Amino acid sequence: MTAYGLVVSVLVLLLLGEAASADASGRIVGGDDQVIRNAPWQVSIQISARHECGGVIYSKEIVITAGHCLHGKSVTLMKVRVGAQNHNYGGTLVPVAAYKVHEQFDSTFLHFDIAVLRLSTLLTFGLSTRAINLARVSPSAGSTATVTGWGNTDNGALAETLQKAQLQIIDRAECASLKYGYGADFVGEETICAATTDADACTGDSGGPLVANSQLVGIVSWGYECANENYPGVYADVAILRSWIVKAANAI
Ligand code: 4AZ
Repeated sequence: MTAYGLVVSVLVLLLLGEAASADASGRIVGGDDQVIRNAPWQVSIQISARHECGGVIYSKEIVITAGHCLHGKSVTLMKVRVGAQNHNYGGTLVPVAAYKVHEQFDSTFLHFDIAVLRLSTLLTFGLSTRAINLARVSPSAGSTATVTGWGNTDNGALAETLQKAQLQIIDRAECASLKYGYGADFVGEETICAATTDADACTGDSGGPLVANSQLVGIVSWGYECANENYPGVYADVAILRSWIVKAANAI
């Protein structure tokens, strides 16, 4: 090998090493592309014309998202992109008429991190746009669920195309136990956790769906870092919050 060849090889190795280490802090960390037709309830919540959070279609006029995505923000700046493969183009962009964040939402600990919003026009459902049913029972520990979103990828930027990752459910008590880094104060009574090796939700996935057996079981809420094995992703538990969602959807 020439000296030049050696320099190029070392550079390539360094770049590969960089990519491999970046992978550990990853994207809908370690996800795969997801076509919107396979997650037609997924929406992008836009604030000031930028993707802010994920969201989930509940009905032709109501979208569910995380409380921290909307809390304290002006409804006039909000739009929802539905039926789109990409967060920044395609599908239909619909203005928001009103929203409601859970009365017990706690912005310090992100407890009761749930909100509903009402669209200014009714959606037309189709192959890429439809509602999902809310789970009535919390998913059991060890069961599988899928999270989707346009949140940060390995390179720290939003995903261009929708991503998905398959996770295992960790029940609340175990998630709050010494097995992980959070402790009971941080893991709220109305949450459930989910994780797997090398895949996780990340910044920008909040508000989006965690789905099992074609039902909405969780809303992406928060986590310390992304795909850190000591810190599972924390989700609002939809079965626990179901009655609030149904009531709030009727009230706004
Ligand atoms: C966020 O900031 C966020 N690893 C969402 C989920 C996770 C971390 C951060 C879970 O939106």
